[in-house]
Amino acid sequence: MNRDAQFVVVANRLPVDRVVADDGSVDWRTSPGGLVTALEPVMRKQGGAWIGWHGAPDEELDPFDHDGYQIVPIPLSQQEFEEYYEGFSNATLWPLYHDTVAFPEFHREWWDAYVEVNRRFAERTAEVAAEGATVWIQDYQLQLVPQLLREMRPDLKIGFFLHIPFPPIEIFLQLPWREQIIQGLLGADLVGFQVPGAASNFRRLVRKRTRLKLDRDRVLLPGHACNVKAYPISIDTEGFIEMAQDPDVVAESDALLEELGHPKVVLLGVDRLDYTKGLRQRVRAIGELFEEGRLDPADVVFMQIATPSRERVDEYRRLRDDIDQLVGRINSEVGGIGRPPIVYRHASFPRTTMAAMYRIADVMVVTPLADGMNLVAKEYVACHPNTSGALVLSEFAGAAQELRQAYLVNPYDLNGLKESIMRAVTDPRIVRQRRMRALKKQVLANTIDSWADSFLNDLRELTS
Ligand code: GDG
Repeated sequence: MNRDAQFVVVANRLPVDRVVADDGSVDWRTSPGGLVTALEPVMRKQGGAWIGWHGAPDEELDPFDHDGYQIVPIPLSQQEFEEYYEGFSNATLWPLYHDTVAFPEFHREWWDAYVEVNRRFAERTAEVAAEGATVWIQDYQLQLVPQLLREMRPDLKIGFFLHIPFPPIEIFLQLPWREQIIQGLLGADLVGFQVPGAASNFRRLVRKRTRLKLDRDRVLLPGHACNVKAYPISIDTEGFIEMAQDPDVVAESDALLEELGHPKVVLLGVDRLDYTKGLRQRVRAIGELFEEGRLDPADVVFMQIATPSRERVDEYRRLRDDIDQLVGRINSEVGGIGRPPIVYRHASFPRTTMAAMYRIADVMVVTPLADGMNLVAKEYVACHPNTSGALVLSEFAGAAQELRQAYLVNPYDLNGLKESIMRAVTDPRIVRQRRMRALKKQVLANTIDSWADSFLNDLRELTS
């Protein structure tokens, strides 16, 4: 390949999904998501490339053009998928970085695969990036790429963004390969985190575990400086507002209300089925409110969407069984013989259906135990059509640092959670409106575009 991409995004997954038509022809469709929406225009303008895995193990694909930029697929063997992705990324780093809400597993062969795959991503990037190009590496699966890439191509401007929390030093230091990860990240010119606390966790770690000097936000290394700062990610706010006002979406939300039997109050949860999202606690809290009669199943429905996720990882299977059981028990014990108080779907839905659900939710319940940002909270605020909704939000979601007018909760405190949900349901309309107005203002002012612009502007302006 020619070294001609001026702007390169490196992420575990490509931003396209393969669609195979009836006649067997293959096409690639952009997978909807905020990151792609924000970065596609930049890539088209500058001539760019997106490097990532295409989602099928044991398959090598050639690079191809897509919507004005290059798609560069990275192959992964089945064993690498199991060890680098399911293993080290999702059963070691994911729980470790989320405050060990599940036990991280440490396996040396998983680490070896992680190193190997990170090296492959770095090598491919080095082949594709033009002289002096800007490279933006995404997330916890690729933390070694900044350093590896700098060794191969010191001419590049290298940015890295972590989408998940960065843990306090006391937790991070459990990792047997902690020094390698620190050095890996420090290879970047700019390391971005979701919230200031995560950035300061990393700076503190560097101060304690290396001999490097820090000058405020900058870590000074031989040959370059690594800047460490927070860039809270957001959503395509206008896009969500438009989608939620689309007549088809409005019609779908009406049909959904009809299907639910026009309850007076709809509570909604939407999450990947992940143990960090606080589902056990949320279902228990709302179940108790039904059992105690504080929420009347005749008037109130709690709709919970849990999108299937990482289903081959043990901890996720256990979670799925637990939630099935919990919901089953509550639904069999509470309410009449009509609609159950909890409408639970373990499935994923089109984005338009999600928007329809956000429209009808009087109270959105977002209660993760730990979460880098949480986009669902912001999507709800954008999509809910008037200011009568309410957002119950965990203090431990990055989003809580911006959405201060939400009903903020500690998801481990079941009584506190119950009280906040009840306040969100029963507070006078005027109080809820004041809160929702402030939330909408926040989400309108801070979008995925402003996030990408501020990161990339900072990266370009850096002088090493
Ligand atoms: C990571 C960090 C950070 C969910 N179900 C369906 C569906 N979704 C969409 C939501 C939302 C996205 O998935 C989930 O984003 P979150 O931010 O809530 O959570 P993670 O997946 O854990 O994301 C997180 C994020 O990265 C970005 O930096 O905020 O903290 O953990 O957009 O709408 N979309 C569709 N069908 C579903 O069933 N179409």
